[in-house]
Amino acid sequence: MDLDAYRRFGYLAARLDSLGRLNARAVPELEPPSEEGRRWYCGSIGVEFMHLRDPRRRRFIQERIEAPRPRPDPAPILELLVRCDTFEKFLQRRYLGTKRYSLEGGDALLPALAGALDVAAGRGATDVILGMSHRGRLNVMVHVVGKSPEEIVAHFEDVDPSSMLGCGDVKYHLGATGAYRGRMEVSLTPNPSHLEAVDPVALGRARGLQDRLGPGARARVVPITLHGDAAFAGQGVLSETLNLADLAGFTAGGTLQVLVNNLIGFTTAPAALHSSPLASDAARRLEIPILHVNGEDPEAAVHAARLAMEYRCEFGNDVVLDLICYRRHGHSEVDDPTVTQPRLYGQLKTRKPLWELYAAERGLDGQGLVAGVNAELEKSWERAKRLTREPRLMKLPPPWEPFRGGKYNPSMELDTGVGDSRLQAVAEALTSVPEGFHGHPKVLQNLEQRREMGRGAAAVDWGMAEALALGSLLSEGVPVRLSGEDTRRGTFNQRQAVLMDVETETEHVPLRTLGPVELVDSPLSEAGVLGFEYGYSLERPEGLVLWEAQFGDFANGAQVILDQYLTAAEDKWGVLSGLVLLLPHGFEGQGPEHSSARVERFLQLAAEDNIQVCQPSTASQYFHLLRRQALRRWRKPLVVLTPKSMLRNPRSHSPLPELTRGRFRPILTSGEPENCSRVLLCSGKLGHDLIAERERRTLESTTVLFVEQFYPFPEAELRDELQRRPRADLVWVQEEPANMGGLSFVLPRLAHLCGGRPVRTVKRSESASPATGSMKAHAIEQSALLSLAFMDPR
Ligand SMILES: Cc1ncc(C[n+]2csc(CCOP(=O)(O)OP(=O)(O)O)c2C)c(N)n1
Repeated sequence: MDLDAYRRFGYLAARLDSLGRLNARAVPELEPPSEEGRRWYCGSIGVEFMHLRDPRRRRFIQERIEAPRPRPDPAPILELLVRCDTFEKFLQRRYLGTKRYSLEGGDALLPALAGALDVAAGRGATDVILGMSHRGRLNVMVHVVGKSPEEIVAHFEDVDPSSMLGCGDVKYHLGATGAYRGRMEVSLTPNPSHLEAVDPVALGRARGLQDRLGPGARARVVPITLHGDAAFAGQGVLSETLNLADLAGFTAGGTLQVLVNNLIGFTTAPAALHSSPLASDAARRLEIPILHVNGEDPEAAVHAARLAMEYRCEFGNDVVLDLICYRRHGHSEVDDPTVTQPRLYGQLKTRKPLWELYAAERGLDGQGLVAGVNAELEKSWERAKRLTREPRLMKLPPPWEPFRGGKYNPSMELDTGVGDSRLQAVAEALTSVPEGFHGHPKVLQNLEQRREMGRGAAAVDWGMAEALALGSLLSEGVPVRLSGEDTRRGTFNQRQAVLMDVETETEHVPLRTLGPVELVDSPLSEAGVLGFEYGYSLERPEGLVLWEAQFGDFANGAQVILDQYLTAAEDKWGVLSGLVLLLPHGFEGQGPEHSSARVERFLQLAAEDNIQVCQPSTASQYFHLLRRQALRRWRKPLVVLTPKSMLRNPRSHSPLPELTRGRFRPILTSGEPENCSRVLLCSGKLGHDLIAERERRTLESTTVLFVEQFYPFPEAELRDELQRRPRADLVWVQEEPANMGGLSFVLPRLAHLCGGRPVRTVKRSESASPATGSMKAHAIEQSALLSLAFMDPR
């Protein structure tokens, strides 16, 4: 019998929605008529798999769909359905008018997840990393993560508001760690309101944990992400994340993507939410099978979820489980859905909860179970009311023990120089190639120059300083991961971390000879990749994890990750990260989108010592900054404005001895304090331009002061330098327009430090866009900037 039409299009005729909301779909002619074809492909499960190019994958699914399906033991399914519904109703009863984003209507999610987790455990999984949004989150915390209802209820009681002033988060965003049936560790990733932002973070966490556990861990650590249908279809970060799934530098052996598809987004109907018939079509462009299942057939849901997890484990690839269900209440419980969907919610009024339908179908008693669960919940409530502190739902994993966040303390600083002989050995490893390696002539020349730098015969440039920092850390046992667009070579040809044999195209990675390093050319994605690296850093506190933007200007494509995770996670969730962002920055006439990493944005986000924002102006400062980040016990995200033309400016290169001792200095000065009549305060490349201009004008009484670290603001060091120049005029000079750059961050702090000494400012006029598109206009502006900096105001 030819079942091709059923295999291809059967899902379009499948009985996926008992409420008839999918009836408007165009149902194809399925020829020739086949009773088996209908039973297998048009029942409660509809499968999209014929678009998979690999015949093994198609066969795997086909064989399982076309095999007889034994009925499972109904008792555990019924119990979970009862627990799901009773928990929601209990919260509704006790906390009327409080939002909880009930799972009611999508109850089959719990037995489905249980089925998937049982398969994963049976296949050797020990850890599950979950990412999900609001819908059903509290229920998942209790029934999947294994939190006690009491721990959740305590958050409804809001027993300890004074500990939450200005911080913390709403309960349906919190992360949670626990165990699933005592068999697997489960960690639910905290997430912001911004839907889907958690997707890459959860994936990165899973990969980070796998890398920490070592070989074989793809099977041990399983990522699962849960989505709403509106968010799945609408948010680009999901597409960026799905695209990572099968890339060597990003794969975590496949994610189970669960779509809790209630066919509504807040008040908006599917027809207005996606251009194609099904929200899951967002996954169709990739080699991902999609299993649709009727959420009112719990046994089918369990079957489909088990099959999805088996597929993930077998092929190490993503798979979508599309659980078609409904939403019992409004978007939240305080929202009236009858205003916009009066007929649907009229229908739902009389719809029995799933456990009742299922119990009746299987001839079981659910009422007794309900009473028992209710009694448990009431006891939890009594206990929760007596708590004086809210229980922490999430624990940082054990590798975090030696590290801490919180406030900056100067006592945590340490020297980060690398002794002569050790640095030589690292330099030697970095500049050697295997016997018979045919390097590119330009690269070989670069290696030769680096060899000279390593011997102290030439000043160390940025590329070499970075390689020495990473190489020395690797040799000290710190694992390193660096990803970004074209990052292995380096956008500006400066890195050359992966050497290519020009005859065989085999690679040689000098850093790899020193320790475990991952250097990854990422896809062209900011939100997805930065989210991933952020997640990765959560699982690798012992390592140095870096993400590089092609130009700093593009980092705002990941603004949600910056605002909601990188800068706020410690405040909201107590979650720490030592992620490093490398953001090429500098006004060099390359136009509005190749100039500014928007330091002003990071400075506006800076508070409570949540991040570090630095712009090193020399190669040795960069070297010490990277080493400090890995070697201090303080784990804070580090935003580094990195050079472009300054990479090749000899003024920014450093003599080798600056790397063999010392540490990162948040303030650098050029110019003697004696008789200093003017201090030009600035940051980065501009400082070198100012020094050159000072030389041209032979103005020895001018000091150029580099603010190498904006945040935490180096108040003591700056005060010290300024006090040593008590009569100098102070001028803040920046390349950025007046409404950008460090100006509005630095000025009030300077005023505070200098006790009212006036500070003149030199900057571009305020502007709607960061930079001009004309190279000549840029040159005019830049020369005006330098003239103004040296102008005598009197
Ligand atoms: C990025 C983003 N935009 C808008 C919102 C506001 N919002 C919250 S829930 C929601 C609808 C979500 O619908 P769906 O994804 O189908 O999930 P459901 O609530 O139906 O489970 C919207 C628009 C948000 N939280 N995040």
